[in-house]
Amino acid sequence: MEFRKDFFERLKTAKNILFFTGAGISAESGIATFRGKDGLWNKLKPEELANFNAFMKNPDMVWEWYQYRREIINETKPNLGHYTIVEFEKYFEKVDVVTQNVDNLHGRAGSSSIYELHGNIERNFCVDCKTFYNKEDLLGSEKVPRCTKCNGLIRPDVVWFGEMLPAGVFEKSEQLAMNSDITFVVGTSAVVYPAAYIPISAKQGGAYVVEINLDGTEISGSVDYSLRGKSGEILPEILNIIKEQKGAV
Ligand code: BJW
Ligand code: ZN
Repeated sequence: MEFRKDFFERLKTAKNILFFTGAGISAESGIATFRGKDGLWNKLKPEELANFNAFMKNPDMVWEWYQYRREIINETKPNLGHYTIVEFEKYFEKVDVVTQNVDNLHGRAGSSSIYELHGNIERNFCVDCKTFYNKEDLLGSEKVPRCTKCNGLIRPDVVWFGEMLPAGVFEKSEQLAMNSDITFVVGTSAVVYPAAYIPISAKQGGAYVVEINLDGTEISGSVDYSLRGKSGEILPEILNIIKEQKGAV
């Protein structure tokens, strides 16, 4: 793939790189995205699963859905997209990952600076006393487990609609976006807020914003460069250019 000259020049001088990622980066690991033709929410209604009232109304069903997704995540591995982002750390002063994903695949790939905007499916906590439980404590629980301290319901530590993002994480992510030289927006439809403000903040802060996505999205018209294709293919191509620029090949 031939990259545009202005992008090529920006890569040469960039120091701070931010990756803002969504479900699309994990699609090549076999994890379904939310929206689109094969998306999870084509078959299931988000309002019945991804909000606190739905959980309180039918905790076993919501719990079972998360256990099912955990099994898929447990059995899969990070893909070339995740691993390439880790490799960027060799060539730039600062590389941060701000992700909307809850699958922990950036962590398993080895990225050293990760901000999780929507939580992490591997953790759980009691809705009443807030005690944390990790996935190993609860493996095999088909029905919603109860807290050993207060008998409260245990829920996944993910951010549902109508809930606040983890304290400070969004603010820090916005700062990183503003201070980045290049922000890569990878595999997200950019329709869920406040996360979708990240590319906007990056642009406001003067970053060069590159979108990598199979399709056009809400933000394609306002980024500097929109690359269409699979993240597991495009990111390695960009890394090759960087290696050439830095004399590493
Ligand atoms: C590839 C690829 C490949 C595929 N390579 N690309 C009206 C206006 C504005 C905001 C609101 C509003 N009404 C309500 C709100 C607020 C609401 C919101 O944004 N709603 C909009 C949907 C309208 N937001 C919230 O409620 C947030 N909280 C909040 O605002 O708090 C303040 C508040 C408090 C109290 C009251 C009111 C407000 C919280 C949002 C939480 C989102 N949670 C979820 C579920 C997490 C848990 C779980 O996993 O089950 O997070 S929703 C879901 O969407 C998940 C994702 O992180 C998030 C984003 O999805 P993502 O990653 O973009 O995935 P997709 O599927 O949409 O896109 C995949 C993309 O990849 C596609 O573009 C493909 O083309 C591409 N792709 N394969 C490259 N190989
Ligand atoms: Zn408890």
